[in-house]
Amino acid sequence: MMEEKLRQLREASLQAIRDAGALDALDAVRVKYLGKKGELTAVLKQMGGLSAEERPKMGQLANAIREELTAALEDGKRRLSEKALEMRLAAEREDVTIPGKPVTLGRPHPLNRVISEFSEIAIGMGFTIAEGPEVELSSYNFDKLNTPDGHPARDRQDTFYFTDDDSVLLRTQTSPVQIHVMENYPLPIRIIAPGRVYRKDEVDATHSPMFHQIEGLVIDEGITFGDLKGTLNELVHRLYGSDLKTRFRPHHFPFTEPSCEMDVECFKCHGAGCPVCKGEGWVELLGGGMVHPKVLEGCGIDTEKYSGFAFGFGSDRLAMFRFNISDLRLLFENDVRFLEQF
Ligand code: 2NL
Repeated sequence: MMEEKLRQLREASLQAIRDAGALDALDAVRVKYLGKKGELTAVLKQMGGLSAEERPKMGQLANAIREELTAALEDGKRRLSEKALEMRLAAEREDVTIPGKPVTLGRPHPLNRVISEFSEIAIGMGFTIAEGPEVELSSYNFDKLNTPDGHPARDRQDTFYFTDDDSVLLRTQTSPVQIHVMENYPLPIRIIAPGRVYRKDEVDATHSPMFHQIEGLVIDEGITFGDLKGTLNELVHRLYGSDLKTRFRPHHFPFTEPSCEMDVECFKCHGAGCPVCKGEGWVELLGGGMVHPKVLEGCGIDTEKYSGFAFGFGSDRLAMFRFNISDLRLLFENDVRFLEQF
């Protein structure tokens, strides 16, 4: 009876081990037969009821089955571990033949290209880049630049003010940056100040309430109008090529005296006349002049010893010329179909 039972257990358990398809199923087989409450364990507990003659025989058989089962379980475990590893390796295999996904690369905005290009040239000529706040005091934007109350540029129609007393505003030019530098840094000074500026303009092809400017300032002993002309000519030649002619016309700015505007021979038609220069042969590029003594004195600079020149231009306009862009709005709409052309 017991022998029959043991042989059945052996057959059934070995079959269960062969059938186990995964490690947790195999462990369930071990518990079912060899666990504390397992079927083989239960049979072994019944040994006490056997005759003295049968007991050693059954004991021997039961032990042999247990050893066989244990060995089969070990074997199954090895087999299933290998299988699991193989499946994992197959599932995680990288297919190196799959075509790559294209990476779309960005590029600098045409306006930033012009600003960087100009900055690099200026740095090469010994200038440093200066930056300052876009929200300014009226005193820095106007008074310290010899633009007193009553000047048309200060009109509420033309400038964005924050306060009722018009003492705080969005800067209308980057000149206040240069006032800060003159007040806070030792002489000599050689800086350019690129940045955003704001004016109450209606949007059209050549106007925007927010646009960009680059201003330059040089203060040292013995600086003359000749230094202004030489520096601006060199800057323009490095920017557009050394064969382009320039010309200076008298002008007026409150913060410089004397003041001028500088034209450059049309870089498209070289003076013949074309749509870019509107048939003139010349393109107006920038304004400049010798820093007004009142501006220098306001910053505590000794005008007996020091003099300087300053200049400024719209970098949006420069980008439009450089890339033949006819409408300023295109620079600010950020339509990729437009931007990816540059
Ligand atoms: C333009 C051209 C200009 C300046 C900017 C300047 C700055 C200081 C002192 C004196 Cl701190 N001048 N900047 C000078 C001349 C022209 O920009 O068309 N502006 C309306």
